[in-house]
Amino acid sequence: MLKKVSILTSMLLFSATSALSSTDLQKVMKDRGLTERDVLAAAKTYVPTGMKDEYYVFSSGGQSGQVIVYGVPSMRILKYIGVFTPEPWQGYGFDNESKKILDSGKIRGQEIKWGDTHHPNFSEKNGEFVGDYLFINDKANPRIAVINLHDFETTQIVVNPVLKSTHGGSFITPNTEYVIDACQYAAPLENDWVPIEAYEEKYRGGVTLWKFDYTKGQIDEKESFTLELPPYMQDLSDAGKGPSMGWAFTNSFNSEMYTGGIEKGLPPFEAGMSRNDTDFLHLYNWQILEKLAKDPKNTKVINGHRVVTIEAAVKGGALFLLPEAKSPHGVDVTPDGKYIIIGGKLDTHVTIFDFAKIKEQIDKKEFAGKDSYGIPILDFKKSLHGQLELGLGPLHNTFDEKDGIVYTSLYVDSQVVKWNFRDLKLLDRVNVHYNIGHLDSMEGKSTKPKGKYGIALNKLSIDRFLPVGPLHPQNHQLIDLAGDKMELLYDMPIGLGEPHDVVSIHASKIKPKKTYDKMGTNSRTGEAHEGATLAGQERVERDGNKVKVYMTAVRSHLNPEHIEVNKGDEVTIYITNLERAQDETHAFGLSGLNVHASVEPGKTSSVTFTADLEGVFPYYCTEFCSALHLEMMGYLKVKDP
Ligand code: CUK
Ligand code: CUA
Repeated sequence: MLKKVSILTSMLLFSATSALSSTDLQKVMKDRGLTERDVLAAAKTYVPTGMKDEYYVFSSGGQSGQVIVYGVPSMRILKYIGVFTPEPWQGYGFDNESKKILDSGKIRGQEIKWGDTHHPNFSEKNGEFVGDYLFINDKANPRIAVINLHDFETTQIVVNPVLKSTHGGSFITPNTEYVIDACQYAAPLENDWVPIEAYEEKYRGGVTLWKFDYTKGQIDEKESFTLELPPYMQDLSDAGKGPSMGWAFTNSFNSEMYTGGIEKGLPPFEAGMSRNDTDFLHLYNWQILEKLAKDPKNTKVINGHRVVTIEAAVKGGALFLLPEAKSPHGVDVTPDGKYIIIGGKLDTHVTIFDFAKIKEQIDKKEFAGKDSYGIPILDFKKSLHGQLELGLGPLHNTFDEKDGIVYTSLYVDSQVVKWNFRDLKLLDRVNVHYNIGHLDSMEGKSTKPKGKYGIALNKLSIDRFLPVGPLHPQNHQLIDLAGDKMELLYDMPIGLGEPHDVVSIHASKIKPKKTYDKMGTNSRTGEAHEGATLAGQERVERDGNKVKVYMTAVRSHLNPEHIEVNKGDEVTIYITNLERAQDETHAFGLSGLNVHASVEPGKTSSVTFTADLEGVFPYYCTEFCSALHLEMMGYLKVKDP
């Protein structure tokens, strides 16, 4: 052992010119009980001060409804982005501009105070990741959010008008034409109550195709539509590319159309939903559907939203089913767009379909049958490239730069398996801790995956971290994928909700702004803010009982420093940060009134409140911005006239 250590340490210190000696390293290793492997893992992940990470990772924040950003290989957390729920640290949900975003996420007029973010995805061109936008879905309250990656702020939330819960989103078509969101739990598309006995007739699933306007950076709700699907409980989805361009694929897990009833002594959902040996992969062509949706003959309008009927989709040759091993989970199209890999929770195999074989049946109209809704069913065997036994609970797949290489997560076995999807050869496996769900390699879901590092998103951590009560943090594990053998490098707890899925992108592809280009920008719209205030324009305007304060912030004062209003006035304060220097954010907090806004250089934020309480309310800058930051303050005086 000692001999091995000395070989490693001399290697590590070969070019070192400092006073460090191999004895120092050996002492640390001995004191901390580190092995040579630990030291090597540390050397592979440690990013010294001043150096930056090679990749950005965007992680779902699970039940927090947020997105978490960290760097790889260091696994250092860079940011929490407020998405579906208020995030006070950046004034998200407190200033008027972000309140407007959160308000657009109201469901049938109700404010929703939580989210269950699942699948983040980047904007794409030719199936390659472009660091302009990030999309993420909320499974609980079926919504999609758009995050602008030039300032890492949420700029849009759209609510699904017909589906009552969604899971298979957000999946992006290769040129960001559409953001796809697939249903999870079937329900009536209308908002009415319908008895469960009418499940087959009235309950429906579907996939919503949200049209994305790339220049505006916005989902165009009017141009978006939903494809109606049977109540098979749709699940994860992926978009085709290359030869399968135009197609998209969505799993399902209730071909039984079982409706539960444990309280009546019926078998529970879990038993009733796994009776059949197979479920259905849905195959649909969004390029054809887009045309069909334009003709009112093919659609019904529900809650003001176009729904392409099953009948019209079948007639138009845009919808097919393919049996898949029961209770599947992930579906992933290979980077070349030729194969579709499906993981089955209850199967030890992954199933690999060959798109060319699928296409041949569609072109020749050779079907194995039809389901009860009239959707043509393709032949399982004729569509198959092969099946490979990987272990218990294969869930998700991610790809590598090396041709044919795929990594699959095994939930039950708590392992990552490396294999080749072309020749169906098993190559390597590594243990993870524990019960892995999603798995990502660098840019692993794009047409140009880099591999290099893998991130295992483990549902349980059990004994890996200092315990923090009965609820343990989940574990993001970093895996070295560069060599033939996978090596576990690092464990990171996040402790902010279940990190369902991550996406990664090379750091060079993200180009965040240093300051907002135009002084007085509304960051949520990118446009000039109506309350933009330049130096010398600070003022208070009154119109009846409406008071508008045009304030500026610059080191180290807020201007004005005294605001006098009457009890009952509606007060709006516009704060413009006049700084041009990098990282000189100011923020505005008003004591006791639930008012907070973060104002980055060049931004204008606004807050509105009714001054119902008489008194003196200090306000101050909440970012420690200079030596005289504490002095960056003022008073709001509310008088009873
Ligand atoms: S799901 Cu969580 S492990 Cu919501 Cu993507 Cu597969
Ligand atoms: Cu500005 Cu503290």
